[in-house]
Amino acid sequence: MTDAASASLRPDLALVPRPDSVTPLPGRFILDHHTGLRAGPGAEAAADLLRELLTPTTGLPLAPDAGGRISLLLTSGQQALGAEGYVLTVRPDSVLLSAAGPDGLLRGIQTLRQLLPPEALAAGGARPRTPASGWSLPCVRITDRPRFAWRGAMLDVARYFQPVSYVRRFVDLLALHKLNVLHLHLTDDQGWRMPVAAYPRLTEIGGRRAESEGDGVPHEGAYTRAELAGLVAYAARRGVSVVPEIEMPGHARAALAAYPELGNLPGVRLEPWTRWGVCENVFGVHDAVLDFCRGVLDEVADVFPGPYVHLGGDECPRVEWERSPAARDRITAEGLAGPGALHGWFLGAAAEHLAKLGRRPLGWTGTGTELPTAFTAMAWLDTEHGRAAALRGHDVIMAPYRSTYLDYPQSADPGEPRGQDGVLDLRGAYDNEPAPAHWEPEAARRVLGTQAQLWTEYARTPAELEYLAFPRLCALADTAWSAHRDWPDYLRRQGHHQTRLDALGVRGRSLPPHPERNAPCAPRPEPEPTSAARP
Ligand code: TNX
Repeated sequence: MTDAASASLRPDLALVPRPDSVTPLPGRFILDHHTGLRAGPGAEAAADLLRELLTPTTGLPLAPDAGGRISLLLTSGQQALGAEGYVLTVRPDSVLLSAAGPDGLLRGIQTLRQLLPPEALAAGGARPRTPASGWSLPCVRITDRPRFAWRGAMLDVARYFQPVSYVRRFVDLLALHKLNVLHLHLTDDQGWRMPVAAYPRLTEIGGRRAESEGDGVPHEGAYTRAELAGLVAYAARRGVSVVPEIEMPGHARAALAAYPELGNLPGVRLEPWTRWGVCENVFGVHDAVLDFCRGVLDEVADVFPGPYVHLGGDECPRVEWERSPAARDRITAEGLAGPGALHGWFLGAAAEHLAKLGRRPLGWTGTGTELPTAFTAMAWLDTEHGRAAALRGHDVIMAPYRSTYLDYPQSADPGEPRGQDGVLDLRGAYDNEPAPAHWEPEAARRVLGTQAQLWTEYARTPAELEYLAFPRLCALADTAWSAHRDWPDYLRRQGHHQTRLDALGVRGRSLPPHPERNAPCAPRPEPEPTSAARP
């Protein structure tokens, strides 16, 4: 048994995600009113965040000038552990966290939080009471680094809008699990949530729908620019980057409701869609539509500073293009093979603009053939389709629906809330393998990482979202961070980790005593073939 596996038998060393190496040391470190928190040059931001997280929950000031028995240091000595690696050594008289870069310190402080008693995680509620004996940490040496650089979660705020206060809490929960990407699905047929100054009707009209699947209840919501900018900064402090998604050329009905001239049906007025599924109304391919997309992307790039912008690209029926004279003209002018090639042409043109803005395009891919190769591909169909995309030269983020779509129920138990047809149980989420060992090295090298998808057709409220997310998001975080696969070991750690989630008020599905294996989700149809016009 490795050190980390034997350590996971001890509740206080059972961490999620699993660190690379955990060596228990004798004794405990006590955090009390005399404990100081010191930061070396460049480590101040991580130390400030650690203090901000711990002071309200432990009642301890952790002052920088108290002498300091907790030290955070940036050292070139840890360069071999990469940008997010760190070494954490807890001894009876000192805690030392060192890393080569600020992100390593941000991962390390989450490990430190998990080593404390679960009550030390919980903010709010009753006033913190420092136990008379202080807060105690087990002595240990942890050397850690992630397997994958992209460890994400997508939150669909288009189907059901979530207030920014909840999105911030969601970021906190991502950071606790060392997930580093929040992918915000901001637009879809049923709602447009990102304000665009040049096109105010996007949120005024596209941000509200009359009802959902006949429930008679209107739904609306949109962020302000200041809220989004604040969210980006909040996430960045925690080492989480926010990737915005603006869907095109399909999943665009909310935008078409706001600006009908961007569609394919002159004179037809549409409302934001009130049903779930794949909508036939898509963007037109005339010049005004590209101007619109460029204008929107300019503002997106102003608000979201990260390198990636997600352009959607999934599920784009071509029936409207087949009937549209403007589409015929575009096919002729660009020398395209037919309406199926307009999809790749459209995304290629939008990506060209992103490149001018210094950003990189991301897109959904089913079969691995739909996207121009400049795109990083988010592979949602099967793992093997992700491999095909990698072999075509895409960087790939693995998002196969059978193991990463958290909108499936977590068990076949009839008491589970309604979701997509099928089941994704905890084991299924844990079995997600982003780069299987039998893959060609050139395919495996292309895999940047993996992410969970929280589509919200069946989750309206934060409580419903959180139930779907937990504990499966923890399993995904474990597989994204650690290369070590050991289901019983994970389950044991997760069992202890549940006490932390409880302390934080996360009401996920409780761990069944003998987690069952359910039949996996039913296969989804492959999308219609489209071709990427500009390889
Ligand atoms: C497919 S696969 C979608 C979403 C739905 C989801 C429901 C893909 C990128 N798009 O529009 O919300 O299934 O599971």
